[in-house]
Amino acid sequence: MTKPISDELIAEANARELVALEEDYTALGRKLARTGIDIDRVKDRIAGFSVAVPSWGAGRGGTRFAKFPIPGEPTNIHEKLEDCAVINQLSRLTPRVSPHFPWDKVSDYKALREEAADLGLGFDAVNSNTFQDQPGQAQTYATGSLSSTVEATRAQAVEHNIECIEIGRQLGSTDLTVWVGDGTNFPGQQDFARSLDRYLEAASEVYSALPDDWRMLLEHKMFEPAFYSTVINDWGSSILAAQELGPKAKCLVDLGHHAPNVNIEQIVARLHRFGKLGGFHFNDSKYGDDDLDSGSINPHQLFLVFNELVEAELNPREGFKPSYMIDQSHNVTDPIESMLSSAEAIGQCFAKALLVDRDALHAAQEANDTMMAFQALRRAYNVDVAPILAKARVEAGGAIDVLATYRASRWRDRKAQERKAVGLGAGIV
Ligand code: PSV
Ligand code: MN
Repeated sequence: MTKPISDELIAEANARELVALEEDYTALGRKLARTGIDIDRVKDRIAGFSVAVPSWGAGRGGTRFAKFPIPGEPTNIHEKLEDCAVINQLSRLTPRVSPHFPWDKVSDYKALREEAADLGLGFDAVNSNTFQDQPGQAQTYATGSLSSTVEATRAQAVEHNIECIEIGRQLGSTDLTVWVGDGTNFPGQQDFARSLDRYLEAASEVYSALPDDWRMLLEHKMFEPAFYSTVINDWGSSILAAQELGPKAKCLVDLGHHAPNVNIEQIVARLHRFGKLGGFHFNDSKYGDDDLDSGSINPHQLFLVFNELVEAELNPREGFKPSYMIDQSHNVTDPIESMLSSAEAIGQCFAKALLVDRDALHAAQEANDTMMAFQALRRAYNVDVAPILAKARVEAGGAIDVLATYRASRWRDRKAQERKAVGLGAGIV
């Protein structure tokens, strides 16, 4: 196996932190034991937890105004995999990459799978792209894709999604994530009912091509690129479409794709109630689909989402197997650092949700004791779980201080010597 960062460097960095970590872990273990929690069991759950990273998040993102590339950023899927391997090697939380096509297109997917495996990585959900035109493409997506009024365009979008399934089979994926940019910019531009009908008909053709063990994850988004309406705009449209398509269709919740202040954790609970919670694109937002780093703006919301997920685990509905993925745009940071920090934030929220005294919470809920129900959540949220994550990491060969170790490796500087520069106009690709 190829390890991008040397084990010696990680061991050296860890040696400086180990005594402090043991002290912190022991102290936290004693504190948790007083409330009947075995810290090692929480640590074991963290060791078994993972979140996929997006191949497109490995490069510097941009806005529609500008993109500011950094020296040494990856320019193709091979270099992206290398960077994703760094994230996983240090964090031990991100063993899978979610690819996007045609951005990550290669001629030999068997070889790509082997290349990833050699770096300790597998592939998660395959993402189709019918929101951009590609050079040489027969039909434009300017009129939409799966919902386009143009039959040939819908057929092209269906064909692309089926091609993604085929690529995914070769890569070892079992999920197809479908997000369409379809929508309108003006009232009256399209008929709401007819565009949804067209979407459903085309999506059902994609659905029919799913292998038995595959799922189709429908990702809703309220606006952008369409600024008046989108075809799959919210979780309501998403669940209705998933119900109409069939049991293999589930809903994917991208945290940034909702109206401001929407209660996302309640959406998560609702989707789970109907067996339709398929997965997540984690990120954070302040104003819209900002694609900011997970937990950087509203970590409490992320905790409340995980609180619902832990509840869901205790009351599993048919097919509860949510895929956890990051979907962020790193416009002003080194993407590796952002994803290290984000994976940590996501893992921390899961750990905190595991600490919630469920008996106390449920008893308070039944007794209508509002304050004690809230305190059950508050107590868990207030615990600094960092030593649990660090201990799980170090036991799995990762770094105690992921960012310091990454910087010590001088990975980006070294890659700046080897990799070609990124063009200015490349957007998030
Ligand atoms: C759209 O905003 C989205 O969240 C979808 O998941 C896309 O696949 C991804 O971002 C990249 O454009
Ligand atoms: Mn997304």
